[in-house]
Amino acid sequence: SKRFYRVDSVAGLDWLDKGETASQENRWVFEISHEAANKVGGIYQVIRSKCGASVEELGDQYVLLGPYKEASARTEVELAEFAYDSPLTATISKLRAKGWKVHPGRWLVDGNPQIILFDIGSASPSLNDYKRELYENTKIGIPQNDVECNDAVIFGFMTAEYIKTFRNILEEEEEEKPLVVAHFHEWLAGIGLVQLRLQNINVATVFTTHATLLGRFLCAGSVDFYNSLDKVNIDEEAGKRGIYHRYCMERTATRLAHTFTTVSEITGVEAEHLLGRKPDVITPNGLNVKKFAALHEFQNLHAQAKEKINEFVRGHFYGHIDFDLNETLYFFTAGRYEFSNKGADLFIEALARLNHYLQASGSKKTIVAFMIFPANTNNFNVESLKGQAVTKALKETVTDIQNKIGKRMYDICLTGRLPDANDMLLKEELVRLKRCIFSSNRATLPPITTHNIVNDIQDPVLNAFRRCKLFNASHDRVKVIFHPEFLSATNPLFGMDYEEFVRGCHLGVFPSYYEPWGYTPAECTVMGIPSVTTNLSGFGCFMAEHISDPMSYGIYIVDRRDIGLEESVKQLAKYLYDFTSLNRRQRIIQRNRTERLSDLLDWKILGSYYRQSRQHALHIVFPEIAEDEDQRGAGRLSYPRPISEPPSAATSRAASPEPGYDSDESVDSEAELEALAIKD
Ligand code: G6P
Ligand code: 1S3
Repeated sequence: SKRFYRVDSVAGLDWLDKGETASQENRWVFEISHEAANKVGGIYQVIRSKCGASVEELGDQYVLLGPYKEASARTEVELAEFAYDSPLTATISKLRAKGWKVHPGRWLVDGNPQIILFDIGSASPSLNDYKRELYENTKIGIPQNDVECNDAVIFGFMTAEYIKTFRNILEEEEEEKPLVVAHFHEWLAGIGLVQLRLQNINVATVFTTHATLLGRFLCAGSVDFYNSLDKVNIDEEAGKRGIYHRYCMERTATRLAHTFTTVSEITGVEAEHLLGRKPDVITPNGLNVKKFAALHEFQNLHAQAKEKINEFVRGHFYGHIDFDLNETLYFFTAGRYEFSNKGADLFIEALARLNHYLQASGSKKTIVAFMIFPANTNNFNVESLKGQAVTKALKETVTDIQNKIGKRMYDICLTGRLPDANDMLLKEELVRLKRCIFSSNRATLPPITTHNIVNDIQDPVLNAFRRCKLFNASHDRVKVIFHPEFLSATNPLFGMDYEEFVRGCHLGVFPSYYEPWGYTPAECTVMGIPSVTTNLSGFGCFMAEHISDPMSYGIYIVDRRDIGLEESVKQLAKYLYDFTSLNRRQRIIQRNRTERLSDLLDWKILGSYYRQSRQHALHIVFPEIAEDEDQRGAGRLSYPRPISEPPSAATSRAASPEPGYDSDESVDSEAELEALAIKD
């Protein structure tokens, strides 16, 4: 019996057979990607976060294949030979005999999976032979100067050779027929799949595309992509952009795979038109969801991280802190710097409208909106660094004076007298304080960017701020900060890594136009931070499918498919404005609900789609293996409309007996709010 094909329960984890089963069945799974232990973009996150679930399911029958990049290998992988009697080791020896450098080890991430890294340079003397062979078999000609493609060819030949040799060794050594699945990610790894298929190796192959090459290019242009998919002249468009050979590599891997998958339905439709194949399975991206021992811990973490952002804001806006941090909300967007694909254009337009709405309605709220996109810079700008230095000096002075006052007070009390409040602050201390305050005066407005941007006059974010007149003026209720570098704990301004920063924010805003999946809002969700997504993003569509009222769970889905750009901007601005109308109590309730969606995004559930895709491929290669009817991914996980507190500011206020309920200065004490964070 092929037990490993069964999904016994939708929400349960019964499908996670243990690694022993795979080994009993002589079943091996290879996952091949350029981003295995090599941080480039979203695929790295997919592979890395899935390791725990993959190893739990397959044990040491699960192996990752990636390129050897010295810097990341040194920090991410514990390089060490595998057991001497493992077929993985025997295979490595055979490849090394060809002069190739192959590095086995374990990736230092959850699950600690086996990984084999291939030194592309060590096989480069054969590049021309590989390219000739590829051309003879597929007619794909790769230009000499396309280094990335040359590397992809070498990597493809190396990985295919590894899997082929491994399979042959298994067949010779083991009684049970080897069931090998090779799962390739994205076109850069696709040549390995093509090679296995061209040589007719008895291995089940899966190919996943995380975004199509042409889709990304066309969306970034002015094409009305989703409404003209069926009219795209693919060859011509790929040719015009000089990516025809890359596109051919992508298409060939797609067509030759036993199972083809995309990360979302919407990318499935795109692939059908641009790559000529409908996906057999949709493999949505999950996360390695970690539950805290105390369920409300994420609420505490929000409050702590927010305080760190407050500290940064005090420095950044020094001399202009004329707004109440207790009434301030932090919005942010982040990602690869693809201005319109990631929806930064829409976000900034909507912020300008929000600024107007808040001014017109006399709202007490202030919004600080952060844009985090890496761009070319000449380091931090002086104004930003000075701001942090000024507030740091003030803080140190205040702490010093505070200690001295404390000591004086103590000495007076020891004599049995009560201190006189007027005598507490000495004149010289007052002067010190005045000096600090004077040095925090400035003639300029707080900067709209934290760095000196190399191409300042052409930078799309800065230009959008300029066009919308978002300059951090005193009357602006919406303040903006462009941080053109990813965050890290060693950052001198924030001193926070990305995860901590996200926890401290109130809302992630990701109104993408081209987003096959979109990890950023998914990451917000598992941290209990509400987010904005769109119906053109894989994540947004997935959430809409599984939750009956996404908005009440803190998932705002902007329509970018069926309405025009202006309508989308208005809709986003309205969502943002509605969010600013929630009071603290409502935000806490909403965060609790958002966090409840984590299960939906857990690889322990979504990993079943990977199983399904492997099963599909195995069934084609080994037809005697029955396709189990029960095996249909995670099925439909339905989140009903929440029954507790009403989601909108308006309805909740009406239900509240307390006057002044809509202000953050509400009657709720911090203790009551904490109780709410724990209970709801
Ligand atoms: C968490 C904490 C509360 C705190 C709140 C602030 O929920 O548990 O103690 O009051 O965060 O929320 P806010 O949305 O105003 O940042
Ligand atoms: C792609 O990375 P991106 O940000 O270039 O792959 C990711 C992982 O599947 C996906 O989340 C994202 O939407 C794609 O665009």
